Amino acid sequence: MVSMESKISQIYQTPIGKDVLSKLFMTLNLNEKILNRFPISHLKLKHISRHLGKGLPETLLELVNSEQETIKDSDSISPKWWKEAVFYQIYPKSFCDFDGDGIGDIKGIISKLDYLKDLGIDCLWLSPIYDSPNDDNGYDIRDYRKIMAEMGDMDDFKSLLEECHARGMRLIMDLVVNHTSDEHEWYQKALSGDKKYMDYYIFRDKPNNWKSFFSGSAWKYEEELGKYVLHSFSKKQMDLNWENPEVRKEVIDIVRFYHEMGVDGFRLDVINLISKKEGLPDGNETVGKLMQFTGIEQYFYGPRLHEFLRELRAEGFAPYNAFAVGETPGVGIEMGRYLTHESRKELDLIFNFDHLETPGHARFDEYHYDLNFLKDIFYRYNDSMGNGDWRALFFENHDNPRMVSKVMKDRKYRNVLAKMLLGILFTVKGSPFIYQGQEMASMNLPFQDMSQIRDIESLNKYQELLESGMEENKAFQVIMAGTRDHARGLINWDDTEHANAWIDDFTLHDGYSAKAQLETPGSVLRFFKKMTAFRRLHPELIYGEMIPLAREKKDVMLFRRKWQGSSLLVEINLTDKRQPRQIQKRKVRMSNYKNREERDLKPYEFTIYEEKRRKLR
Ligand code: ISL
Repeated sequence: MVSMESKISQIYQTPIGKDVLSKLFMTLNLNEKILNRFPISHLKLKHISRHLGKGLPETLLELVNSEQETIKDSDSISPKWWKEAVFYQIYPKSFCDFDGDGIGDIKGIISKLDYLKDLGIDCLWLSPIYDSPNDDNGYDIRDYRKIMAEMGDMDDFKSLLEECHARGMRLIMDLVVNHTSDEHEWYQKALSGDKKYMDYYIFRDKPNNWKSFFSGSAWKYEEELGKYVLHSFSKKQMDLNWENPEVRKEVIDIVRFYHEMGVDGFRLDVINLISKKEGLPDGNETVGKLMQFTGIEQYFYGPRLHEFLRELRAEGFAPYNAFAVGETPGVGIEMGRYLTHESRKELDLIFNFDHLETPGHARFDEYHYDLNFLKDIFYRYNDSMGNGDWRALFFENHDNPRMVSKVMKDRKYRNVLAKMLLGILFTVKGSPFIYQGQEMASMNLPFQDMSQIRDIESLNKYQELLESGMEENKAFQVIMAGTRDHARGLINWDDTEHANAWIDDFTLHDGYSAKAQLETPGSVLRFFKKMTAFRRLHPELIYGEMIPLAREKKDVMLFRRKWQGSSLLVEINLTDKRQPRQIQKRKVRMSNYKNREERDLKPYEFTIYEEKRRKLR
């Protein structure tokens, strides 16, 4: 246990203390190494508490002391299909519109299963396809057991599932159970004053200072009831009360319904937010300013989170041997181990967001992403992984701008950079999660003005910026830096115009349609296919130890992957400038450049060399 008498270095040595202080220093763009150096390391928490703002030291201590267990690691790595799989996330609304109504649908996904199988995809993850008013494009669920009419019906979904399995692919769905739509029958009954259903949600007589992830207060006043109700996201996404065992049972019934159908598991939306601190205490204003969401420390890793996850797994997932990956914004590397180490029997994987923005930057900041930071974070994550740990590797999803656009300064490097980024996901230790379009080097979209923006988060943020006095052009530039709509553009299959689509179309005739990429030698898509095939043939890239080399050398990333007598070396130029080649006279197995230079790595060069090959007996 730590206390106000504890030194900073003692707090930093605890798992949660390391995560919280690391997150704080990354946000402030400070070098966290000073936490282990005199004089900071010897300062006691009580010496600095008055500088941290009211309540922060106590919150820090509570969080750090909440994890008293130590994780006992496993003796060896247990083989699992999801450790070997290449995952592919589909955002159905933008993926493929089969019936021509301008909205992607399930029949459209079925029509692309052979394409996905040919890419080397093992498991699909569908963003929500349940009945929804689409205030947040399906992340506001109105009926968990009904398919959104615009996308098809339950028979279509069962066909999709069957067709996936027939091709040896798996399918996981997206489960949004931190909140429901305000049009869900549970909430409608609550609004009518039904006490049972009022206790499914979080009603209070007065609001606290928590902020919504989608701008403004996280509380909405409901006239009918004369009460405030919590909504961590949009005003139409009402937080469920997980303290209520009835709610937890409803969620277990929902996942069992789909697991009975043969669904292979779920991605669990913001699942780390479900346990709110008792009494819903105000958030610390300092943390609120830093993390941009006042109150987040009161619920991002709440007191009963592990208990709720163990119950959900034991009753909803384990009986079906189903897979669970949690989306856990704000959770650090050590916290992630407590959620996913196999001894914990909670989640199999989480999406950790630590690498998505470089220190001192947030998603809506305009800046060039320095891949040296990615190397640092990926190696730190690797250092923390024991035999019983695993990790999800990703750069993109439906909530973030395209990684190629975050890194690239000059478009001439689009192809080699896109290939290099894919190469990292396929050679670093962990399971790669690819987002639709990444296989075609998709980039951010050239929206001209706010009339083309659909995302509720962006629309709310734009209004908030205007109300803060920012002039329209500047506010639009801020939205353009981070809008989730960059990832929600329509997939360009063959340059066919999309009639009356829900979002404007920007990528036609740019040579990056799936058809063009399939037909073009040396295309990003063809490189993608080669890499998935190569990874499948090399277990050292799956279960093999990952050993960083020349770790302190800036602008390059070099590591070994070794397994049962075979080993590969991976060498990456993290910049658009030439860098001295470290590896000489080794057989090249894969590269994003056909003709390489003897002495130097070319800009964004990614090369795999053979080091040792086990002699097959
Ligand atoms: O994207 C993020 C970090 O880069 C977060 O701001 C993100 O919005 C947050 O992690 C929650 O995302 C999930 O829940 C939201 C939904 O809008 C997102 O699409 C979903 O991924 C509410 O359900």
